[in-house]
Amino acid sequence: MKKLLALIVLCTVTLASQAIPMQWEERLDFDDVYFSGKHKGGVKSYTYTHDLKAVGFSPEQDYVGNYNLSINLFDDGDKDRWFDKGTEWASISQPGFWGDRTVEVSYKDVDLGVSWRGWYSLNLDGLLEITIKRLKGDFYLGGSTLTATGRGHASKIPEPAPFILFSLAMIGLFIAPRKRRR
Ligand SMILES: [Ca+2]
Ligand SMILES: [Ca+2]
Repeated sequence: MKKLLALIVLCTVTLASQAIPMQWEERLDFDDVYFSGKHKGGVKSYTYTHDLKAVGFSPEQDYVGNYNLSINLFDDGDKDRWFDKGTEWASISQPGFWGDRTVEVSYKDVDLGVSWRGWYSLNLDGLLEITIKRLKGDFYLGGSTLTATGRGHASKIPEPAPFILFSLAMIGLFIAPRKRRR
């Protein structure tokens, strides 16, 4: 009887905490935000927000363990001209200090890792706010991809499961003592 009860408790606990590995990915396409000095009509800085809720993340049920942010910055094509002196610089900031970067714009996407406050914000409400500032030159922001990994709770435990467990427990309660009497 004790074994049966232990088994029921184990099943219940396993069902209740059924966490499965999950990955959420949100891609934002900016249709090319242009950064430049005033005379060229671009913006000096640009802020946007990733929202993992848009791709199925549920802040109260799911947990983000790690994430990576990949940002697509690219030159408008004049990088190699003498008056630009070949350098285009941007600073990328996410919540908190860790994970911020100052980068030279190239043809590669920029990868940013976890900042503690960014991680906290994602777990709290699924949001990650990013600000990109122009430091030098002129260039475009094409897109941004946030990939988060973690655990998701199987959001819908089949309804009959607790009932079946309850029934098993009741059957156990009735059968076990009778067996003992024999
Ligand atoms: Ca920051
Ligand atoms: Ca440029």
